[in-house]
Amino acid sequence: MTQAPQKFVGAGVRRKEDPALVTGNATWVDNIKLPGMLHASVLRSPFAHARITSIDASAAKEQPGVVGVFTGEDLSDEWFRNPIANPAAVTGYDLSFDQRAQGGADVTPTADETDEQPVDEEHKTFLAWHVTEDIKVPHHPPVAIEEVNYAGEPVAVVLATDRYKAQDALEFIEVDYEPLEPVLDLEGAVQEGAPLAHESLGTNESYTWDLDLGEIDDAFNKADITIKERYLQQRLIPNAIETRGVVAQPDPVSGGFVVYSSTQVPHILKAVLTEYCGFYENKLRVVAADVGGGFGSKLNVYAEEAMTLVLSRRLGVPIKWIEDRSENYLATIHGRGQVQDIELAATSEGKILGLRVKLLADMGAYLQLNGPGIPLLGAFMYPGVYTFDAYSFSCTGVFTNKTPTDAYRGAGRPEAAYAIERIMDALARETGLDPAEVRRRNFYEPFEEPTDTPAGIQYDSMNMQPALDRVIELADYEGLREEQRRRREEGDAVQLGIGFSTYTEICGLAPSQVLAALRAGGAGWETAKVQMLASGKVEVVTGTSPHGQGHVTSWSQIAADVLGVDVDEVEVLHGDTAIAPYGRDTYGSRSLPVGGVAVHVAATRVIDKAKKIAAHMLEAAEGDLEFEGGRFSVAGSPDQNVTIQEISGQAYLAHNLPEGMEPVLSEEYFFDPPNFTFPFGAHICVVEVDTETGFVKIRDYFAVDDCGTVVNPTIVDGQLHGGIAQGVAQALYEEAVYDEEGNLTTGSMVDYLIPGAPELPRYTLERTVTPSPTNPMGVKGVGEAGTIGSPPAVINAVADALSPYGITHVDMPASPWKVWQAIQDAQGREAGTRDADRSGRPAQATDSTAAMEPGEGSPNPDEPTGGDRT
Ligand code: MCN
Repeated sequence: MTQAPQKFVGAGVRRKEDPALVTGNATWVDNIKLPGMLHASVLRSPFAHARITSIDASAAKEQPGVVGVFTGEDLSDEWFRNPIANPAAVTGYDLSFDQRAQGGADVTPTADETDEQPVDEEHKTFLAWHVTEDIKVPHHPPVAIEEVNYAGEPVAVVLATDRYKAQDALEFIEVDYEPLEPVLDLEGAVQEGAPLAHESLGTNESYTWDLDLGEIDDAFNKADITIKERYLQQRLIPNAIETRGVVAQPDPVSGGFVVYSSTQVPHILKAVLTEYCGFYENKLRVVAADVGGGFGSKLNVYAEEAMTLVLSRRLGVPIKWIEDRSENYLATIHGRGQVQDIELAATSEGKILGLRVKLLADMGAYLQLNGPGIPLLGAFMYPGVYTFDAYSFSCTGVFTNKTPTDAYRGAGRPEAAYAIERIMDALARETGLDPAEVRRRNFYEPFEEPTDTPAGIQYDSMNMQPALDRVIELADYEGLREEQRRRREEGDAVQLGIGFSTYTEICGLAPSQVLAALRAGGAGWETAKVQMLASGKVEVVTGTSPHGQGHVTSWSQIAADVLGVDVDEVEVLHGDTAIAPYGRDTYGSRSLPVGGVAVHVAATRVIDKAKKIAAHMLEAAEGDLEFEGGRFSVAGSPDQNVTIQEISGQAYLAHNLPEGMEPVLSEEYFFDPPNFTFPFGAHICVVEVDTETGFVKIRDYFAVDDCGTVVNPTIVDGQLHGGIAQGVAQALYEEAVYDEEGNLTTGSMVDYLIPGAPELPRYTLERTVTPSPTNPMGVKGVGEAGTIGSPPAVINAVADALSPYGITHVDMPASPWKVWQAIQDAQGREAGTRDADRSGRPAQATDSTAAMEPGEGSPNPDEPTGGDRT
């Protein structure tokens, strides 16, 4: 048995899960093949908004291999048909009795509610976050019944003996639609007299959520400088490498069902399906085996999961549904989609006095699991890493006839970081200060204990100054400014831009009571069970559900260190509710600060118990024992020792345990931390902007991030690489675009431009370490940090490069066309119009008179040089 004196936490241990993933030995949902399995295909609405006047499936039913065709009407009696006694208590989500699921109130329905009163139609949705008491929730059946409200909404489902037959039969379903006017423009939707996305609601506003702290009007009245900006957060499509998929299988042994899903949230999925489809909790098992990414889009419960399960129940056979990429673009949630109005009040020295934020947030056609809550995750983060007194925030959730939005990597926080970091550059411009200096003037003094913020929460710990100093050093900021000056003077057609972002984020989504105060439906704890098996091997059962984050490796490192065993002696089990019945899954960069910490504490409890057994075996006092390298020895008599494996054997046999001790080394711990964690960092993006084509090249990217204690630096680097790439993607490339009828025109990877390796720079990453006081390991999450820090760094760099033209802003994605057009506008030239600037590909001017001569776009060094501030 290998003993391991070395420490694994902090080491770049290679990911244990990768060999299977890179050798074709992973278990994706589509690899599951079961005898007698039928395949489902979904007919989707071609209209953004229409009434369904009739559906004729008779011809489809006659097609070869077709076993059945089911409309929304056909399935309507499958939902909530056995309301269970205590939905909120069992599932953590109270879908049907939402009015009482708040603030720790007693949510147990009365006998009347469960047995006699039918569930109110309006409450039949998967929504788990009713952000306000009077939130408007549209009825959302998994398969549309009378009306379709976005292009791509399920209208019918075909079951056939294979996928191709099911798909072919879709064409034979005849649906008559009566088109209705679609609501597509977020701002237009809240204007008087706007068409309605859902007639029955009488408004397109779902909710308005406010936060007001401090004397905001005073702050603006006494300010020397006030700045008002409007930023747009375009819609994004998450693009996990594995599309969604689900297999539902009757379990002949238990009489229940097994659902295999490509999900981030097997426990939440089980909870919601239990309630929504009317199952007893112990008759449903959900398995998320290997999951090929999610980026938040699989933190959801989808119509296809519910319909596959109820059809398997109805027909008594296994059923598989696999999403194709086009469906993925239409029917998996989108992210972002906000109009941000932000106002800042400051002194002439650049000290912030107050901040006002007003958002319109596009919910899309329906409220998905957490959709309305996403902007609220940002609400607390607009003040960023800056301390001041007055803050006012308001967000209105708006319905449009587009794909529903929900969590996408960062979920509310990239939006917040972008707005505050963009307006900080505006403040630098107004004050004439260097963008680094204006930030520094507003930083908190370093702190290691919880500290109040303008948004009324407490950050756990922060020390921004060294992170900013170091990133400036890494980037050779002075040298870059020198090069920038030179290029400007020479009238170089390719201009240099340097963009800062100093960010923090709220992550480690946890404290259950805080989630309740925000009216979020679920609990925030996480659990781990650490057991030493009779053989001496270690088994960790976790409630987290990794889909690319490397939990198997990280949790092995944590357990191995505490137990003094080799990292390969630890097996980590996850993602199966039969093996890990409790868990709150993976999202919000919570897994390490909540779930990983639970592993640490459970393993520590194993050692505490093992020590008692060791003392008994060695006939020594517990206080005389030392533990190192997996071995207890008597202080001063190292020969008197016993290994953790020998102890685990004894604990299992229980032949000679201390009086009254329970057999077996197995400890389970539920961790509900007292606060979130707040990683932070300083990023510098260096861009080269070709002023003749508008093309933006990221030349370098420097980041100094702080996520507290680091468990696995290689994994953390990987998380930052991927995260920054997704932030760059938002800043420069990606956007979900709809036409005037509500069709998604960026419906495939041909039109929706995802950057690949050639578009991305080499990252230079370093870290500072400011431990979190929120948990005994001092860890903070990192899974979203890169996505949060990077968009403002990129756009600040683009604006910096263009500042000699007097350009202060380019909306995301800053495609070549937009950049080029901004240069033309700034020079009073007619840029022409172009209606296909969606993909971010280099554009051609449509007005030939606007075409520039080579070098013509070069900045005139005599123009204002707002970005030249060294
Ligand atoms: N880690 C560490 N030390 C730290 C912080 C984290 O070693 N101080 C390690 C952890 O041990 C874990 C990984 O980094 O192995 C991420 O941990 P954490 O920050 O807790 O985030 P989660 O595991 O909860 O992951 C969720 C986060 C989110 S919200 C999205 S979205 C996202 C992301 O992770 N989606 C991803 N990263 C992704 N990575 C991949 N490959 N695929 C996705 O879909």
